[in-house]
Amino acid sequence: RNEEFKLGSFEIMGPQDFVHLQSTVRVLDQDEGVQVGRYDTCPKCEEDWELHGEKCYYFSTRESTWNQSRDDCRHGGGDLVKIDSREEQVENTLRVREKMNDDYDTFWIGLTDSQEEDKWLWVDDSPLNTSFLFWNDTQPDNWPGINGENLPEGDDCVVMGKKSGCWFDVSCKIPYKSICEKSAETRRV
Ligand SMILES: [Ca+2]
Ligand SMILES: [Ca+2]
Repeated sequence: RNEEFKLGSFEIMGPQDFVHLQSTVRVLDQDEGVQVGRYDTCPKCEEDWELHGEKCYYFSTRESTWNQSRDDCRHGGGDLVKIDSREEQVENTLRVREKMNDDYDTFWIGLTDSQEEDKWLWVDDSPLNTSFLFWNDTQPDNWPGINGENLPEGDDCVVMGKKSGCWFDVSCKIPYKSICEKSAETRRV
């Protein structure tokens, strides 16, 4: 850019200046090439976050409510996980299994119908894609607890886990572990 500015100060463009101009253009081309190269990096994650594809995942073993877990994810620059594909479901199931204390352990994901019953939305407000669903075969059941006395608002938040990795709607207020997700870093190295 400095080279371009210098060119503007020439009052006479003789043959020598033309040679100089050509070499200046070449220098600028090389600069552009270097800049493109700086962005050509592999995606990576912060410490404790696990890379998969172009996303980073954090599997929190601290148990808290759906809202509190979501706040914690956002505090770390992400949000509760949104599962976009069968492949992402499988990958998360495998990783969750490694972190389960027992076969019934479960983790919050970013899916809820707390705004309107049975209208399932991800944390980015996108609707649940019904072409791939990973509900456990008895779910979602919006279970209100025994005689509706325990959990009058029903099940409005979703965990994945137990051995199958399938989804269960449960009360948002029960403390569970959670999965956070954010885009991988591709900043310059
Ligand atoms: Ca519900
Ligand atoms: Ca349920």
